[in-house]
Amino acid sequence: VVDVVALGESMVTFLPSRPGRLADVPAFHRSIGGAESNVACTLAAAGHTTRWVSRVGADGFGDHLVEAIGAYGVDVSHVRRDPSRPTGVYFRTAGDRAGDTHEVAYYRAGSAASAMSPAGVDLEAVRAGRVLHLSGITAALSQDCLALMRELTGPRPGRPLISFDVNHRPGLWGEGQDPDVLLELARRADIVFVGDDEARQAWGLHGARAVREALPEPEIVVVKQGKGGAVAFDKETDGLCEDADGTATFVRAVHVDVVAAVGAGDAFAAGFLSATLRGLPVRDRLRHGHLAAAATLTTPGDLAPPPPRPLADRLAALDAPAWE
Ligand code: KDG
Repeated sequence: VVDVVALGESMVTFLPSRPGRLADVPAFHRSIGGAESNVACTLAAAGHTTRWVSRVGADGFGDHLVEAIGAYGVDVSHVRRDPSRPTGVYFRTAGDRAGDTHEVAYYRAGSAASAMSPAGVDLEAVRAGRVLHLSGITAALSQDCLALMRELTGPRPGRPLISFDVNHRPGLWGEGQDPDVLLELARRADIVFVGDDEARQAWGLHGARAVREALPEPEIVVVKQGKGGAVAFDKETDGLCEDADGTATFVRAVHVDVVAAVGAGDAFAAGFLSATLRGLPVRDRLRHGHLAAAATLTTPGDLAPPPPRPLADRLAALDAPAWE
């Protein structure tokens, strides 16, 4: 059994040669992006077996994605090639030092991945892992992709544990598309990751408690609070909860000089999932999430290998003051 299967669109990503407005960037460096494959690659780098399921065009960019993601050790044998639609690409700026004001230009409408549908992917291969990682990006790509998301998040048994990163991308939600569907999907998942900024923007929810109240079903809801840290609401009581009612664990983020924040959420999810698969307690899952995120925050691309496991374990085991 594969540890984690991730399904979603990946794109050849063009990183700016220097900071500044998109309009002023003179050259771009080719890289790869895609929230779900970022998670699969990071987990593979952390020693897990992973599979990425998607569609790409029968073009050079599709070749590059399959080769680059495969080079991380991710199983790419269930990625379909579409001769009639292109591989999506996107360009972005570096953003400010906090990393949250970058500009994005997507060229993905009508992409091969946007044609994913319940009939167009190998559902058995998608459901073959211990965990299936999905994100809200897929729900915005097309009606067929939304139908696929609904199919995959159907009732248990019959499906793996669902990890769902809300990943609200305002640029993808056009007129008539309601990001409330992300709330519906999140409620069907088992592990949910959401930024407090996303929850405010997409759902009008203010604060971590309000998010948990709107999402009572998942086993774990992790609300990321940017540079502050992240709080996990967990139904299990493992004795490590700091909250009086025994259901919330907060862990501060690692302080780093941010180079680019894009992809940090994916790395966080991968670190958290890796520790979950290893049966670690919630506090340590959050610490591993932050450590993996720190690696991505300090590189220009969307993806960076996490700290090697022995190092990450040593850092995660440091006494509480190191984490304050
Ligand atoms: O989380 C990072 C992703 O947003 C990035 O790699 C590109 O998948 C992407 C998207 O749709 O924005």
